Amino acid sequence: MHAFITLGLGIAIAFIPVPASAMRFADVLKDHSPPGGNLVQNPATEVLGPPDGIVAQFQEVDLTTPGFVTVEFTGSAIEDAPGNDFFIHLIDWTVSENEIFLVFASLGGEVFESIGSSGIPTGSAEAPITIGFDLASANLSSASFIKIVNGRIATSCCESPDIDAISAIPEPSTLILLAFGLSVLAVRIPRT
Ligand SMILES: [Ca+2]
Ligand SMILES: [Ca+2]
Ligand SMILES: [Ca+2]
Repeated sequence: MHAFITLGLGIAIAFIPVPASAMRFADVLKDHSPPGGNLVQNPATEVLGPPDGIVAQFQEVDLTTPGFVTVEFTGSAIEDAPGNDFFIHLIDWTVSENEIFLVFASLGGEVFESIGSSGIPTGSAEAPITIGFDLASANLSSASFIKIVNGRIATSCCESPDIDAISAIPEPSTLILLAFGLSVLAVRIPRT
């Protein structure tokens, strides 16, 4: 019986469209290396807010220190739920440009734990791609700061991923509450 209820709930959650209000995005720039890039020179703030197709790139600090950006979620921390907990939204993440990067997370913004590497780029030229990361990779139960560090230094071209946005994945409990709220609303709406 319990299995059926769980299955039913899982299916219900899978079919609930995530409302815009449930989505949260990095909203403050904590720190970054010089913004730049071989083609575009957008301001660093382009990594904040919802994905809009406009990216920022971060160049190396010096010949031994790769570029980076650190952002903060000021509303509430990202919580570790089963599976991935946040997305990094990129554009033009291609094998040929090899914009591999490393990801770190922190609750207080001082001590960062390694979430892991992006791995080899799998995107297409000029196309958007979203990559999920799991706080459990660093044994973190929650995090308010995400740091993205370039995986290599290439002063001539293309070391830095083209970052559009960073988003928190809504927790299942949030979606259950939303679904419950919607069903209560549906019950209370008088029929005409
Ligand atoms: Ca997780
Ligand atoms: Ca690129
Ligand atoms: Ca953007």
